[in-house]
Amino acid sequence: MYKLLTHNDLDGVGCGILAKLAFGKQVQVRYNSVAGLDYEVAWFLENQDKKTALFITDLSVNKDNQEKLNAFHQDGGKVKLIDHHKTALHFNEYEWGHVVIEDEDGKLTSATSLLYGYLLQHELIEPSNALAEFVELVRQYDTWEWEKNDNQEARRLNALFFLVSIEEFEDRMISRLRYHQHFFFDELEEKILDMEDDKIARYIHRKRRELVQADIGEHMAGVVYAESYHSELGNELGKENPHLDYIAILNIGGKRLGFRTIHDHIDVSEVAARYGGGGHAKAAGASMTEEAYTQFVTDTFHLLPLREDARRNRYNVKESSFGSLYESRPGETFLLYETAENNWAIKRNGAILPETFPSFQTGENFLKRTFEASLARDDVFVHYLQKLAQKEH
Ligand SMILES: [Mn+2]
Repeated sequence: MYKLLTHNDLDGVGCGILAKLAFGKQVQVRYNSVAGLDYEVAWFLENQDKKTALFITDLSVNKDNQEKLNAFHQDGGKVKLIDHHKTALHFNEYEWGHVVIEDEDGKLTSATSLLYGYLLQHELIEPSNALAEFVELVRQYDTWEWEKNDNQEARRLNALFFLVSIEEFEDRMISRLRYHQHFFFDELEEKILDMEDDKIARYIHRKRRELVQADIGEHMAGVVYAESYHSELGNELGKENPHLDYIAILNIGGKRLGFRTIHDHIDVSEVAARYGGGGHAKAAGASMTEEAYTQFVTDTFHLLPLREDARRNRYNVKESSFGSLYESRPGETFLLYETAENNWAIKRNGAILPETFPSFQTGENFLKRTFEASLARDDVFVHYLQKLAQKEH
């Protein structure tokens, strides 16, 4: 008999699917939260049965279980911990630990890709194209490589995972991987995934108009309230507002704060750590502490949302060396234009500001961070040019 204790996200469930394909009815799989795993491991050890081989994937155990598992192993028990998180590297000291962050080709690993490699190496699973494709989708999703590669299939696989129950996801994937040459979504899945994408687009469209910006600590944050689609929302708002260092997503009901950034010069796990949280450089989270509540909720409550840049302009467009016109809420105008020295400069209400910028983007960042200015509509631009022409006469 085999027992697999694994994470309850896509990568963890990917391991469950592989284990069921490899061992069939011989394996019992349990999906756990990060906090739940140690209880399951303790339960296994207390009710241990030396005939059952234990696999732990995508999660690691606490010090107490680490020592008990080692004693279990030395006593002839079968255990293997397979993980790809930096925080688990010390398990490699044990014969039963297998923690790899990057493979020989320099590719980031996931628990599913590591377990697949392990099962292949020990000839416990029959290799197939469909399996290799599924494992690669899970790996790309879990490592966020999908984003760089714009791998929509990987993103949609994770979306499907959240749209159906774990049991249904398992059933669908197991029969697909067992009986088909290639991985694919069936017609019904394609349909519900399309519907979900539309729903997300509408949600983001609404949230875009609620974004405020605030100086918090040494950063300029975009602040928005949202309970769903944090990754998609953080990514879209970040890309649309590159002048913001990061996007803070507030979930008041859950008393949680999420942080997302598209920038390489910002590490949001450091921002989250300030409020007792953590995570990755590009995505992190924390509990809503009193301090966080004051800074992100109370201090930003009176702020008006950022105005969006005009989207359908034909004349007043960005990066026009001739000049792009911005306006602020108090009705000031800003013309961002390229100088003869190939710098970018700004005319504020017609008067040239002392600052110059090496690129259009740095100039726009300054305008948006300092004045919350947004790209003016074509009709405002035409009016601005008419007034300029009149002055010259
Ligand atoms: Mn993982």
